[in-house]
Amino acid sequence: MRHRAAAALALAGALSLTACGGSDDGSARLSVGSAYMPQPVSDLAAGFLTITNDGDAADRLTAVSSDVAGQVTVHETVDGSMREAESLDIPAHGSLVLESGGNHLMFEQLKRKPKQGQKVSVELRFAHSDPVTVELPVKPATYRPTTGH
Ligand SMILES: [Cu+2]
Repeated sequence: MRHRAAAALALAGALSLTACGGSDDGSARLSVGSAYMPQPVSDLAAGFLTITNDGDAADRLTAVSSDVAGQVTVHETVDGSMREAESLDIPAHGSLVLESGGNHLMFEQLKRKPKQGQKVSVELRFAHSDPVTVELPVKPATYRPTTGH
């Protein structure tokens, strides 16, 4: 009798966990890493970061804003020249990499010049997921992250 009641309780617990776990509802699960801004040498600044998606659905980076810039756009590099991208895909179980020489954030109309050692707050907005705020540490202008490849 006792055992049966305990088993029923355990089962109920497992069921409610599944119901609100939301791991299989086909949503994106985003996290941001490797973020930095090279100290700007002009009135433009670039920003780099990696958005990892551990979820079952793809998402898209659609807009970016920051209090240090009048405008932040998302740029992609195609055949060595950069152009503004309307959005960038973040594949399910994949990542979107913004790195030197490739995709990047472009800060225009800088309200102040970020200096090495400071941090720049950036809000990332997505097609489906909630906005994410990231702090970009400002690195030397010539900074190159050590990558695995
Ligand atoms: Cu650019």
